[in-house]
Amino acid sequence: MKIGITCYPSLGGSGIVATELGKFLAERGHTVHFITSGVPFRLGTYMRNIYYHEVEVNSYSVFRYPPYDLTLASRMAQVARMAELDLLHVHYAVPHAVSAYLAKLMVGDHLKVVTTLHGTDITVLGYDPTLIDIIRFGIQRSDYVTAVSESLIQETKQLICHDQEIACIYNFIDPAQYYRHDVTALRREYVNSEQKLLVHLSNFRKVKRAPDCVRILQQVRQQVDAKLLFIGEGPELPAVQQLTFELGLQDYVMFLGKQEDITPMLSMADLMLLPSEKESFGLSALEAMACGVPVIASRAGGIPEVVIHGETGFLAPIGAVDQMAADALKLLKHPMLWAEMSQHAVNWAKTHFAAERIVTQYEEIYRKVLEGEGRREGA
Ligand code: GMT
Repeated sequence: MKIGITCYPSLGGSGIVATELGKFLAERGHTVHFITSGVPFRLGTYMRNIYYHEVEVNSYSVFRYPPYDLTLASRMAQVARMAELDLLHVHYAVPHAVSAYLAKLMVGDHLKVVTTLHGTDITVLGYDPTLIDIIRFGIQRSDYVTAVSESLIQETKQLICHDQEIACIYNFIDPAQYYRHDVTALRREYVNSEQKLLVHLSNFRKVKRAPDCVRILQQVRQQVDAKLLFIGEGPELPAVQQLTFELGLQDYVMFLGKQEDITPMLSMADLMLLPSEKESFGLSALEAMACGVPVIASRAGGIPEVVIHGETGFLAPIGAVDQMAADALKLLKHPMLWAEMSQHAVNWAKTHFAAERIVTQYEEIYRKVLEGEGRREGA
């Protein structure tokens, strides 16, 4: 198949999923054309069957805002014609689903559109009255819609389109890359042999509640010598750094910034913290579990579909810092329990979320859509 993929190329789970999916599809012999505003994070070096088309948005003095949506639609149509694409698979509803539909109108009905909903495109933007109608339109005009958890499907139906059929296709990891690496020497650079290491990985948006991680560390440290490693970048990072200083924890908190390969960092960690207030899936939790790291998380959105309470980690209500700290201590103080959960986490991640399985699910959807079995609202 000839597949166009559009996503936000910078740091973020939807971009990572889209990029990794494209790479796996290319490996399976499909031709993949990334149509994005920048080279997708994690695309890496040259790969057979992968092409990249930049969406370069020009701004003219008559425009108050650069017309990304229209330029994207135009570029999608150009690439679709030139490369004879079968379908466009767009990640994140706004504006990608609408741009793809416009491209389809320009190119012809044979060009199919698959839209994957990732999270805040529904759980945040879907509550914005200036956007809800266009989100609904983009979803309804797609030939097939997928979402990354059952929880996100429910919220999309409740909020935006009750009758829309949406298939649940979870995020995935490549078990050949995501496993617990031997990083004994590296770990020694961050913590001594007595200390424990907690990790948080995100794009530091408000919904991630990253400051809760610092508060959890503060409580954990009252009983166990531990440090916290933050990976990633985003708007809330300065607030997290400020809180770290206010609580006098600067010697115990490390900020690593954006990292291309996170598996060595995850492999060093004892626990992953994910206290989000909204989280449609929680790719970072899955990545951690695949590396044998149990997860302490909030019971938000799709997280309970990913982290199994009492088996691969512990879940607590959103903002329940005390409980999260207590759960963290349970694991840090009991090595047998930790080892059991770490092993469960690896098995769970490998059996349910391995790329092999999930990429096949996407391929099946592409085939259905091209055979004319696409789903529409109320179909
Ligand atoms: O934060 C977002 O909503 C954007 C998105 C992204 O691009 O990072 O993240 C979402 O998509 C990921 C991949 O499907 C999910 O694993 C994340 O849980 C989800 N984030 C939220 O729902 C907050």
